[in-house]
Parts: sequence; C-alpha cells; structure tokens
Amino acid sequence: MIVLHAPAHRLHHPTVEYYNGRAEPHAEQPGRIDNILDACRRLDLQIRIVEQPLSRRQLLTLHGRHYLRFLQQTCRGIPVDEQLMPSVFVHDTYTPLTAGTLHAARLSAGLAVAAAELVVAGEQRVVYALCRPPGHHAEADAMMGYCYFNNAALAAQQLASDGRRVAILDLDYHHGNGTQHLFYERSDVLYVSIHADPTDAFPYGSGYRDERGAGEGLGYTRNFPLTRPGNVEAYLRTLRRAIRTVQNFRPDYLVLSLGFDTYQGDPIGNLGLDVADYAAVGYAVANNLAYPTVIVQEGGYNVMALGALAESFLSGYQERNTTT
Ligand code: OKP
Ligand code: ZN
Repeated sequence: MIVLHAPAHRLHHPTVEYYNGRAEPHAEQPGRIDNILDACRRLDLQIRIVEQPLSRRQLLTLHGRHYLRFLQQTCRGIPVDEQLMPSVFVHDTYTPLTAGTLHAARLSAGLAVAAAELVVAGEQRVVYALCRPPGHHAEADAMMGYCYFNNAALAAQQLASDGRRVAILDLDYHHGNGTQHLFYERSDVLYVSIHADPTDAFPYGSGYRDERGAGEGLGYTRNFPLTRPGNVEAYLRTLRRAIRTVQNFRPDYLVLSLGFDTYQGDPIGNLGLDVADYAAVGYAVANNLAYPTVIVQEGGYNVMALGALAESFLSGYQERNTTT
C-alpha cells in the first residue's frame, strides 16, 4: 500500500460553522491529516506527495460548470484568513469557503483520481488518498457537509472506464448523499453505505433503507442505516452484510470511503467503535474484499485520536489472512 498526500490541503482552513445561526468552531481542521500522516509514517508506509489539482475537464465529468464557475469567482474574492459562507450552490451552513478552498479541494480530488490511476495501471494494488477536504456529501452542483468535490465518486468514475465494475463501500458515520446520487441510475457503480440512521443524523434527507437506485441503477444502491448506534456487535454484523453485498456484485475495483467519525470519542459521530475495533474493520475489508482498491479519506473529527484510529485500521488492513 502507498499513501498519497497533498500538504497544501491546509490552504483550506474554515473557522466556524453555523447551527441555526449560532457559530461553532469548525470541526474539519488541517490537523486531522497531519495526525493520520504520522500514523502512516509509524507504519513505514511509502508516502508520495502529489500536488496535481484535478483538471477542469475531469471535474466536469461529475460536477456542473456553473457550480465550478461560482467556486472560482467566489474564492478569488476572499481575503486571506477570512471565510465566506456561500448562499447558493450549497445545502447547509457547515461548508464555508476560504481563499484557498477551491485549490485545496482540487488537490484533494486530484489525490483520489491519482490513486485510481495508479491502481488501473496495475502499479499499486491498494492506494490510500489522504483527501482533505472530504467529498462524499458533495453533489454535482452543490457543496455540503464540509465537502466541495466528490473525491470518492471521481475516483470511481476514473476506475469505471472501459466497462469496469466499481463498488464503493462508504464506512463514514454519515450517509454519502452525493456519492449515492451521482451513481443512482447506473449499474456499473455499486454504492453501499453503513451510517447513522438519517432520521436523527446528518444528512437527514437520504440514506434510508428503501433508497435502492433507479432505472438502470435499481438495486445498485444499498443503504444500511444503524438504528442502534453504540452496539459494536450490530455494527460488525452489518459490516459483514455490506461486504457480502459488494462480493455479490463481483466488482473489478473497490473504492473505500473511510471515515473515522464512527469512533466512540468522535465529537460529531459515534457508532461506538473503539480504537481496536478499527483493526477488525480493516482486517474484514482487506481479507474479504481483496480487489484493487482506492481508500479515500472522508470524516473523523477527534483530531487527537485520529492517528491511533488510522494506525489501528491500517495494521488490521495489512494483516494477511493466512488460513485461506
Ligand atoms: C462530514 B463527513 C453535528 C451536525 C453535523 C455536519 C457534519 C458533516 C460531516 N451536530 N455537521 O461525512 O464526515
Ligand atoms: Zn462523516
């Protein structure tokens, strides 16, 4: 496994998010990636710096040109060290812009697509893209939930060329509404997600069990909302079911949308997982879904714990099952 990293992610540095008009410190901070990177170093993983902003042409394969123009024109006018809360092309009050946001978001998407390219070329079997800002809430024409471009979807789009079948397994605490919607009517990309029950968790409007795709894509979206957060046994049972769903699809490639906000100490999420549980999750994914894989970083907001969570996940992931 190699790790892709873009140090300039820190050009995106939101300060506050708004809850019904009340400002709170923004949870999606640059330090998140620093700590995950330290874990990768402790595990002696090869780290490659990639500072290739995703091209306009590639962004336009999934995102709209008016949305892109809005980001370009708006970011250009923001003074350094200020943030701007957009009023359009946005679905919430959690997703502000800073002067460097567009550039950082393009670098983040660039990491995910570069990872996909390495996997397609057969150069690497597994690539971990340290994406920040995250991506799975980003819609074709809207930023949302700390996300601007849909990194995992852009990686999947890249992997799906030449008629390849791609499965996306989304293990972030939140439902990846953007990823689901971008592939909702396609049968070549399967979207499977385990997340907190959207009845009482962000993004509220999607991620229910009865959303299963439409048209050609009917049956190629599968949601596993968890109604009993905190029950790790139930979580691992659901993970096994999600894994079987991916296996039955017989994908050529896997994209893993990986969020550490399922940790019991996360300030936003919490599905009850402890540090050691991440090793079990990593082990289950690596040994049951041994497809060429792009791992895309999504959420995880306990900045101090992120290193330990990533280290646990990665060590479980790299542990080979020697009995089969
Ligand atoms: C982005 B990703 C918490 C409300 C949720 C926005 C969460 C965005 C999560 N009280 N705020 O999926 O990790
Ligand atoms: Zn999340």
